[in-house]
Amino acid sequence: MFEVMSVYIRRVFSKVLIANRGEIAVRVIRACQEMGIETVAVYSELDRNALHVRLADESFALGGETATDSYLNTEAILSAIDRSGAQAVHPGYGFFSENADFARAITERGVTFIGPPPEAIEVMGDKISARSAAEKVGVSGVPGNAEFLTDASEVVAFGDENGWPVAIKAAYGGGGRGMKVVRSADGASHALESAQREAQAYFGRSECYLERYLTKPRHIEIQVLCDQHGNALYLGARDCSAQRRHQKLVEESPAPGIADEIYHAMGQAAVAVAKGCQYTNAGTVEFLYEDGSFYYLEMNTRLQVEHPVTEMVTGVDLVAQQLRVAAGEKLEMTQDEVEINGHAIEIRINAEDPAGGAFLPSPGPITRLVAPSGYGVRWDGGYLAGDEISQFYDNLVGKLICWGHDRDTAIARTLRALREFEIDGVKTTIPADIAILEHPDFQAIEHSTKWVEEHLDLSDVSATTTDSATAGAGDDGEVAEPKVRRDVDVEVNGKRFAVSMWLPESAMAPNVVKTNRKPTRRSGSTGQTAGSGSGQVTVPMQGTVVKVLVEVGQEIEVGETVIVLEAMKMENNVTAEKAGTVTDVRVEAGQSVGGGDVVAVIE
Ligand code: MV4
Repeated sequence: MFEVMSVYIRRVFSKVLIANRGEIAVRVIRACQEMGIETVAVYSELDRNALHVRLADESFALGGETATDSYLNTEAILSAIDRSGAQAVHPGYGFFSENADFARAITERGVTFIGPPPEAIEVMGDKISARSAAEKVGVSGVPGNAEFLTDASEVVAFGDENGWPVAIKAAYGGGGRGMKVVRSADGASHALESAQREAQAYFGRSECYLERYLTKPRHIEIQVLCDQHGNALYLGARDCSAQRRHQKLVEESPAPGIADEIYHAMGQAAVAVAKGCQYTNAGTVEFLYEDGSFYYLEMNTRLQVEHPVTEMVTGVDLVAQQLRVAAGEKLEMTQDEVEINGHAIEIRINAEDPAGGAFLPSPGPITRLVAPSGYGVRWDGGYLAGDEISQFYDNLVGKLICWGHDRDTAIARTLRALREFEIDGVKTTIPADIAILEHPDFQAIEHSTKWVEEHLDLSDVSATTTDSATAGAGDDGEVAEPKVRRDVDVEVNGKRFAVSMWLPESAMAPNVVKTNRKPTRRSGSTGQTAGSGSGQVTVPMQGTVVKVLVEVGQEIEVGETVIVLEAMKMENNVTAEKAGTVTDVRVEAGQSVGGGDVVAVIE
């Protein structure tokens, strides 16, 4: 393809530590290798032989299995930085990427944080200061009333004056949580109470404010890149409207159907917001877009998952540029030189079962993985066949990014590549992705942020994968999970047959004789999550407790929900695996927990 800024860097960093895992760690390691920079990986106990570790020049164990015990273990990461002698740290996304304390801690050791200054992370970290930072430079959010609400009558007055529906948002919130939509005066007091209650539970502060509610907005975001010499660029817009429960599924660049002058106005607004908070490095300014108008939402102070679509249409290697600007280099091009070339689409391929629109996590070993290739096709993966998707981390397997001369070509190419994709062992979001790209609404740009949940019919979608006959037969020759025989009667065209099947242990129903091997740990997944079976109710992954549904002394049945956990932007019911009396409740709403933490005890 093409590239418009060099990856050459004066040898400021000879060694970079990547404080992350999975596809983004692989992405950063590859950029470093191209730039002649040595790479240092860190890994949890489960990732001892992960792809990012295999690719890095050297690696340090963090210990632990859960994110809290490994990739979020500050002491362990600081120790790996010290021992490796790395001069800079790339945080990837998630984990420490938007943690100002971590950025400060490494900067104090004389190590460069490959990202913005901690002060910029802090300004954008809470909604109130992020909104006022934008307003200061003349960039406004959805029209509303920034005053904190005290009474439902204020909601009614705002709706009667500006029109319904009205959105009540948590002042100190973020992401998708805590927003309530009020359609008429009738619902105002109930909605206000529940918004304040949720805000208190999620964020520890109950303050809420009002905005006009946009009924069909698109999520459009602008990539910015800023050096340490006051130069800043906007590098195209991405449309990320195809999402469910704030989990993006498909992203594209340029944002289709948006007039050039509106795109440039958004780009200038994004650069103004970035400059207004002395931003440096790569960042993203998010907007809602409806009927030709755009409204500032928030700024993400990190490299985003969907950055490759921007790379494909601008020719800018964003990770290379992050390293260059962190090393103090000047941007090599001006805004006038930024050109958008063709169209790119990214598909997030997650180990989730989209059947019926449920998107249930599907962790486990990947027994076969053949990514598509050919003209205009890029695969940014975090795993190869034989690797395992753990329930403890984000289940993104990788991202398929396809480029085409125009949007229709890019859609056709992406569909071709998705149909070529071969993956077994885990279920993936591919069938849902195909349903999105094939849909006339998506093709005609008639979708919005609500479209996947409200209009896309996934009832017929099922994940096609997991041929158990080949399970465990990974390319690296690893030993397969033990198989157990199961005899069943089947009917084929009305005729009865007795069939024997050899199934992996983990797929077995309880009525089957098991081998005496210890079962592998892979039952955990969300949606309906069981505890450990011992009466200790544990959470499967890092998250925030939204609601505690039991109290000490209460009788509880198997399958009853103990707590609601918000993890990976979804609400998950953590259920009792044992009936009995609740003897201990160890968490409260709003509290953060790590995967494996015991939240309650049943005896
Ligand atoms: C809105 C909105 C409509 N009107 N605000 C949800 C996440 C949070 N950061 C902002 N969100 C929204 N705010 C007004 N006044 C619709 C959404 C919204 C949304 C925004 C971006 C991406 C996905 C979304 C999904 C549902 C709702």
